[in-house]
Amino acid sequence: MKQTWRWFGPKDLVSVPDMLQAGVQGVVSALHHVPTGDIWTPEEIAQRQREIAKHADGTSTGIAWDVVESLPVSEDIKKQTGDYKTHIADYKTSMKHLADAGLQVICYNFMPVLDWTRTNLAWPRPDGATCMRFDNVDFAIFDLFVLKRDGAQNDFPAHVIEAATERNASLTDAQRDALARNVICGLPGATESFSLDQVREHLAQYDGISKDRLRQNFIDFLTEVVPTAEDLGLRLCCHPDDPPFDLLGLPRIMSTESDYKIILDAIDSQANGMTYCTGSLGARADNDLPGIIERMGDKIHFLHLRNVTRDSDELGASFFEDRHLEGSTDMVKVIAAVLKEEAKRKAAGRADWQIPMRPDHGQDILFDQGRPAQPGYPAIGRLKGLAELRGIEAALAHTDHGLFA
Ligand code: DNO
Repeated sequence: MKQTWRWFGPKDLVSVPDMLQAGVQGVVSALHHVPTGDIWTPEEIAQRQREIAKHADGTSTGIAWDVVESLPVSEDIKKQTGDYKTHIADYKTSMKHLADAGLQVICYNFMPVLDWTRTNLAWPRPDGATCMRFDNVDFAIFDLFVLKRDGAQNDFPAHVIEAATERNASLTDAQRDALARNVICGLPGATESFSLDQVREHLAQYDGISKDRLRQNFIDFLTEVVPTAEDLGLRLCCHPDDPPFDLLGLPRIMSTESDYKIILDAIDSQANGMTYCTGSLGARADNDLPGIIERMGDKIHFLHLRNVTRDSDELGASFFEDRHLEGSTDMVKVIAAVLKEEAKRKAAGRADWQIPMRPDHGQDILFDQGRPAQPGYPAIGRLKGLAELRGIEAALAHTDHGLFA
């Protein structure tokens, strides 16, 4: 695995010198300031590359921008509305500019409206750490009593509605506002100014778009961009829905292994791949994490390694972001499966045998707690996660327990 680290650009309070001390080998970044749909220019791309490759004094950092996360897909492309054909043409232009600059791996997602969704961004753990949590009762409070979405009553099991009704009665307005802010935080490009009415407007635009229709729109998009990616030597890799179940009545189509199978089979190409995220996929009990690598490993172009602990195996259950080696996913088995896949690729002479991995998210520990960062992306929590994951890889590389047989 190539040990990478997500960097949000110069506004990221965790700096490039910081990540060097974490021992990273490469960087994951995006032009977050460019509005979705606009072309990424060669100048902007080159500037980000410089910001990563050079210290302020001009000396080399020894690391480079390896993975794009994300080149976002516009809502118009997902819905096939408005200028979506122009957006697809512009997407291809951005891909060309990235390939010209030497980038090869592009992560994106195909989730309508939402990106990631949590109800608590600093949930206290018994040891004093804080982490992100999705609490399905809190989420039901947001949906039923804050957003007041039509049809929300039909989208939760009775026991969740009952618990939400009871808990809602004890919340203050300020607590409900804080909950709404946490949920809205995961809307791409959202700021505190993203109003509930705007959320409702976005949701309404998906009325009448079924899962089948969204899937077809996705396949139409891939039919356009995958041949371009092949020509440019790029590997596209779709990130799973986070969390991997339906929310707010929106269609979600990248939550399970069978969802991926449909999309990877529809356009069978190395350029049409997967971002394998243990945290997202691991939030549902019916996803077999190591098995997905065994069956789809050749199309995995990027790894997000983190762990969640689910409150139960029920679909849609609450979960929190646990320490990297604790939680619902057996990280040792996952890394063993990755190393096996890499060995297979090496034997087949694949130039892309080494898969970029980043420690995904981290709990806020020690000095993270006084130091603002992007939610889920603290310096020390991620450094610890990376150190643990790297330790497993190093240990497995020295064992002869039949793992690579
Ligand atoms: C959250 C991330 C996601 C991810 C996008 C990929 O922490 O994993 O925001 O970058 O969904 O397109």
